[in-house]
Amino acid sequence: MLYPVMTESRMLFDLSGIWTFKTEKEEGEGKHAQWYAAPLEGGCTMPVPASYNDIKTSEELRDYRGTVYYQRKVSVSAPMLAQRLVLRCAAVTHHAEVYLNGVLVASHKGGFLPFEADITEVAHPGDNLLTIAVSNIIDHTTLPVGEQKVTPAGRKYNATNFDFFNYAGITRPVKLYTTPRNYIRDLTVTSAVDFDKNSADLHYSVDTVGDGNCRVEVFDESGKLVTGADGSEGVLHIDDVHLWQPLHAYLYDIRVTFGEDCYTLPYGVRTVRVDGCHFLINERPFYFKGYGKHEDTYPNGRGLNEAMNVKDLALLKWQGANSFRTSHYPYSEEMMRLCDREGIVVIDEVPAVGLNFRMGGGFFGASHASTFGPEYGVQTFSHHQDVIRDLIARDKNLACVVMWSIANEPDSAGKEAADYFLPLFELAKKLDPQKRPCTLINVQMISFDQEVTKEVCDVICLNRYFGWYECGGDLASAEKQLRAELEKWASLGKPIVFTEFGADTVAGFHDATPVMFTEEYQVNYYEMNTRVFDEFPQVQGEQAWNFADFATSQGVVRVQGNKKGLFTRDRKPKMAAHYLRARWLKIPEFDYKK
Ligand code: BDP
Repeated sequence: MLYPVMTESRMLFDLSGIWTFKTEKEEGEGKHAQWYAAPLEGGCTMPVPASYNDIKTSEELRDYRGTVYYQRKVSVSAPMLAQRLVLRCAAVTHHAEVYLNGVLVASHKGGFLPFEADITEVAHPGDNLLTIAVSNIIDHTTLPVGEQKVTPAGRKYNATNFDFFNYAGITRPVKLYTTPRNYIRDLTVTSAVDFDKNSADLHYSVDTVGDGNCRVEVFDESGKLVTGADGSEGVLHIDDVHLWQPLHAYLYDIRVTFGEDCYTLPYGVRTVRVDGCHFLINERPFYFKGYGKHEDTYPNGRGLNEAMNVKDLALLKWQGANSFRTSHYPYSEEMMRLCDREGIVVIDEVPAVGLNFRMGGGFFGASHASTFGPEYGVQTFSHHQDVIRDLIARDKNLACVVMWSIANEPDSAGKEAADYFLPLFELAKKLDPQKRPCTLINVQMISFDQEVTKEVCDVICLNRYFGWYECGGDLASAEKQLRAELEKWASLGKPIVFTEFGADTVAGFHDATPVMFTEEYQVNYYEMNTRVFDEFPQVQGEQAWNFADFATSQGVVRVQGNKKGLFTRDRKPKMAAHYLRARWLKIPEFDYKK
């Protein structure tokens, strides 16, 4: 799916701003009274994009469960309707029903991927009424997985089976764009690089609707035409190719014209593959340094915050980091395009988190039901296929994306889990035109012997908390256990990346004899873990948990949120951020462990 851009054939309108917003007093009230058919009465103001939870100051809105309505007028001009007019929502969390002038034009499940509707026939010149009904319900059919529960006081609520706040709303931009009636629907580009000759062949395929001639041209960063070809499929040869490299991005512009339509795609040329225990980018062994992150800022919640995105990447670079994982859902297209421009390497994760009923030792409401069992198990399989398909459709051309993560910390043991996950790996492999490596993020509770995806994972990704959840406060024992476990995984001869390891740390807590939660303990924790990583040639990366402190549901193990950040929520470094900075600045992007 193409990101909407303005070109000489396409108009683009961003509907970001202040919308009218209204919650329901009773479930179904809005639909029953057809709130989408007339101006909302008694609504309040609400920014788009943003999660609504922290915007006003009320417990009711923060912990709201159910459907809310967003509405605004949209003025449409005759020139817009002379073309094909499309309404595009980049992310509505978690379910959306979109109405234009009282007519349902789109409904969508899943809070982190874009969807669109052709509204040419429904829109009219002048003011149009746009209403989006947004539900934040999570259950055993949704990703992420949650549960519907009732408090002893009788309030229904969303119980999260994951460790981040269930932010909801219109979290990414809503846009209108136009195309000619005959138009470019999609564009797919892959590259084969000849490293000896320093040249590349770009294989492209343009998906078009209607009639027209297709031409594709490639421009370098100075705007110079490099190569071109006619036809909707073909090969573009580039001599003296400028490769996209980690921290040294280079993006060509691929410009497609089809009849009257044109579209420009920024595109980085690079290769990715796994060879033995190396993760090769442009045929050189790459070492992942960085984080698992969240889209989480105050008061935007998970709402797009471009200033913070730019800041975060600046902090990553300040620290000598080169990568992150989009834990635990696809991030905004703006962030992904920014990573493409900044040369940040990304492990791209679908919102498959919470597929683990045994998780959390009780504090996420652990249950003993089998996660994938027929009777009480999750019913997420077809939706899981949808999110893999839609994520790859959205991000397939990005150079920054080097690997797909099929799930975070699922209950990946036993036959039912194998039946669930193995087809999803096949699907991702089949759908990705670049055939990137695929992984699944292994949870500490699923041992080496139990893990059913270790053969199909191209890279072994481990989340480990030795020295925190296990052997907390006893780093000597933690070190021993970490080493013992790592020896097993190392026997596979595949690259191993630690995609999570961390310790809750309240900024400002100090102690001369370090204890848990102090900044000193966090430093000692990272010293111990990285010392062990350095002993193993198979360990090809370390992504600390988490980049910054973040909001979660309330509970006795969370102190106004998860405090494992190396930065506070407002991005001030804790002591361990300086420790990792000193370490990472000494570790090169390539050939750290040849
Ligand atoms: C892991 C999860 C992550 C949590 C983290 C933690 O993948 O979402 O936030 O542990 O406990 O289990 O801090």
